[in-house]
Amino acid sequence: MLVVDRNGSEQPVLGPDKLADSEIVRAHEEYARNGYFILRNIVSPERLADLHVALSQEFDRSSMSGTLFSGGGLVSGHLNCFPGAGARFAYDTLQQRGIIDLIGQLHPKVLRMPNVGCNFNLPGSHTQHYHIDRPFTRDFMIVNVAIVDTAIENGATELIPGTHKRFYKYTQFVLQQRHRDGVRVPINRGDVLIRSSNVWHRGMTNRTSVPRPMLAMTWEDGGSNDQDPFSAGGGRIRFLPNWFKPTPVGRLREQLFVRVPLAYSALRFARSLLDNEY
Ligand SMILES: O=C(O)CCC(=O)C(=O)O
Ligand SMILES: [Fe+2]
Repeated sequence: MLVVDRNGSEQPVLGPDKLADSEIVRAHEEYARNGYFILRNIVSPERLADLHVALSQEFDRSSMSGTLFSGGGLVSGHLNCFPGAGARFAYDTLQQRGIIDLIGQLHPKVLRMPNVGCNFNLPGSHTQHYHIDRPFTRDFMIVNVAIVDTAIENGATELIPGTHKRFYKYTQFVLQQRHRDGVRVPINRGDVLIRSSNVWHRGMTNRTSVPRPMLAMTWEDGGSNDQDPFSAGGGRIRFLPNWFKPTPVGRLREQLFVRVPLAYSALRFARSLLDNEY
């Protein structure tokens, strides 16, 4: 794009700079070693602050009006949400900075626009079970953008570096005590955490009194099937279940997880013994 300057001559408008070559090299190295890396100060903190207000207001409105589902992550404290058209600027920035190209170099299935979501970690949430986000052979790229400063207190995600390199059944994960290598990953508003879905990780307890939202753009099977995933459903913010279905069986599972975590773990271990994929 060109603008006319004070002297009447046309000047190009400079967009945000692309990543430096050294940052790209570091990203490739860290991704190969750990399965994730962080880019600092990427997305506008002012615009993320506006998005934060919009998400908080919509959550308060929908929980007070009683239109939210029951169960579906509300008890364990981890919800999904669709951040709406007001989150598009974050994707635009990633594209302008060359970050979408970068993740396309790291994974062959970054082909279309991403699926657009956000992890909404409620006050008093329970620590999630360690997991990967999909079976190992169906991995995909995830870009998380911190909407608020995310520290230990409000539930910075825990990741286990290097666990993307091979398939672990849950039984192996437990018996090899892989959880001992977990590291918390604090990110500030505007920072970007890029990870493979194959890195073992878990959402953590939010010990503060306010929810912690975090954008999640994901490229399952190449990306979204929508032309414009940010304007789905009229581009309005929506809150969605996570992990547990908002059904009678789902609610029972969620209650078990929260009230008898040892039984939940034992069931998962037993299932892994019987099943080759888990
Ligand atoms: O909210 C987080 O920190 C991570 C949540 C997560 O891993 C999930 O819900 O699959
Ligand atoms: Fe996850």
